Amino acid sequence: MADLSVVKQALLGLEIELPSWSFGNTGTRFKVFAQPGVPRTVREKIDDAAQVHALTGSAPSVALHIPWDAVADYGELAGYAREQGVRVGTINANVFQDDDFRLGSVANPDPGIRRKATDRLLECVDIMDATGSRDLKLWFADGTNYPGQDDIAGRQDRLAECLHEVYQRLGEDQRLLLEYKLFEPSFYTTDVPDWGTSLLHCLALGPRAAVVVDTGHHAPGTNIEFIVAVLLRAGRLGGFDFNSRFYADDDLIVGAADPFQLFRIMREVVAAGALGPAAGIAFMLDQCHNIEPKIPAQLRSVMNVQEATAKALLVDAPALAAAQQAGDVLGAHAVLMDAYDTDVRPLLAGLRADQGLDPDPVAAYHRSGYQQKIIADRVGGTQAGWGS
Ligand code: RM4
Ligand code: MN
Repeated sequence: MADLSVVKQALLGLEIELPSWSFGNTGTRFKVFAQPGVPRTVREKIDDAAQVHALTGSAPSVALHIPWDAVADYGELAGYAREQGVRVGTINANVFQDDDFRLGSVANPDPGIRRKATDRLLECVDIMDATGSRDLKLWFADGTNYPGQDDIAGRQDRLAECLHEVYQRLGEDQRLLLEYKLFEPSFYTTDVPDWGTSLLHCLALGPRAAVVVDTGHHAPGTNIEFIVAVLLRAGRLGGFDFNSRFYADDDLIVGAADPFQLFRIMREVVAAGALGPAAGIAFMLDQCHNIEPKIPAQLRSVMNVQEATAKALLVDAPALAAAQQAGDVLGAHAVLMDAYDTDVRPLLAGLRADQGLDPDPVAAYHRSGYQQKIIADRVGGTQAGWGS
């Protein structure tokens, strides 16, 4: 049996970052369904994120997406976040929604467009300086649709050159996190399609560059926990973008499609001793709530990560190691499954009560009247969504 007080301490230290864009209207290429009460401004997104933190005690930071969350004064915005009890976290750079980027951003064949894309990324570092953010998270839509369209290796050279310039601009305490995704919107080649390509760029850049594993960005059946274990061993796992997928980049609630996979991933993090903030792994959500209410969906997501982590912490590590060493295949498997099959909801409810929180954050939210208040207050203006 794992020591329960150690498990509780570790859970208290778990910090999950919320994405500002999860509070805005999102959808598919077929339809974006607007929801009442959705934020019109970055401040209102921060207000909603602060609710999630107030109810869970586990989501103290909110990631911004630039230019969706562009404001005139980022220092002031960071101050506003602090007043609401949260902080501005990772800065996500968006170089995929401009007409100029039709053939790519940092790997575009046109040097002028590459300059524009690189300048956008450098601006994001300026924003990080103003907000006190540690991480710049980069995901590129760059790639090609047709064989012969562009030079595959040449695009890697252009990408490397841009990343180098951005990396040089980082402060000593700042990091560059490079995300990968196997396809979409490019369908023939994607310039950063997998963890190997991301890792090669990070290794070339230096120690403050690390890979982001977005759990929705792999081919079906990919063993994500293996990738996590390998990156942790290399000291190059920068963090996660959590969400779940049934088919492609579905961006559904983390732990909804495959809670066992989430447990297996968190188990590798725990086994590597990388759960606490000191290890520098950013546990971020990257989700879209197209049809469900957004704040309860974020609450559920935080709770799903907490539950998977609690189960991962409950694994009896000495018993597992002994069974592995003895070659006891089924015994080792049983140790893992015993932890996974534990109902950790009472443990987490108790932990919340110890912190003075409601044991049931979703019920507390519904009782709070916050949803009714934002529906009544947020009338007029333009609701936030992709592109704003
Ligand atoms: C991308 C990627 C990025 C996210 C955007 C919205 O697919 O996952 O992390 O910022 O979507
Ligand atoms: Mn992502």
